[in-house]
Amino acid sequence: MSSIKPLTLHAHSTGPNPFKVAMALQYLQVPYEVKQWQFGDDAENGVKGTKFLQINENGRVPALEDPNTGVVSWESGACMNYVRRVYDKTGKLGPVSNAEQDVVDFEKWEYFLLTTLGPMMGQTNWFRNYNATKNDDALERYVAQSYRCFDVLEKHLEKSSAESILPGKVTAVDYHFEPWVRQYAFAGLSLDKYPNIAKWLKSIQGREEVKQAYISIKGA
Ligand SMILES: N[C@@H](CCC(=O)N[C@@H](CS)C(=O)NCC(=O)O)C(=O)O
Repeated sequence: MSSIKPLTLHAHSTGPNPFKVAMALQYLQVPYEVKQWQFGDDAENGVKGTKFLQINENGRVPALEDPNTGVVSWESGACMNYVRRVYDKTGKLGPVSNAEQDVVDFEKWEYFLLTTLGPMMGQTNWFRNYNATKNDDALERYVAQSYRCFDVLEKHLEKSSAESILPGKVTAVDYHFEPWVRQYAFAGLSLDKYPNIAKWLKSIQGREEVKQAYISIKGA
């Protein structure tokens, strides 16, 4: 892997999505450098500024630039799948097997995070911590939706004794979930009724690639 030129991972110190990509790169031992951006439209340093919009016209992190292939990706799902296709030829982080059901299981949990649990947690965070005007209706709605997602995940984790989201092995799907689920306290949510989620989170957070991913973006 040493002949690989470092990829550039565009990130923010707190935004959850870039950490997933860092976890995959760490696990696969693909070298990368982190470029930090601020939220806002500062022309030089902001994710909505002219410089970053040339990399990602949607103005959000992560984005991933690969000097080895010239490929630029953004949206964490696209970045993760790019990394798996190019740097995980043996499928260490992919579906449990090539059987169609296993491939679909991988994709359904990946999409559940990307389209449902992640956005619901994101909106809970927003209405709990950032919205300038108090809006209890919106907060209640997104808290309920986040807990509904937790209910689904809690039950599903019984199948693996809470060791991994896809029974059989830790995959990129676990990396997708970790940065969002870990925000439960910041979102004002509790895991008291979710022992499987709490167990899974602790186990994933104990993994070396997960710890190193956070260090690489946030510092030690
Ligand atoms: N669906 C996208 C969302 C990316 C996203 O929401 N990024 C956040 C940080 S985690 C961001 O850049 N927010 C800045 C903004 O919205 O201005 C993904 O999965 O990558």
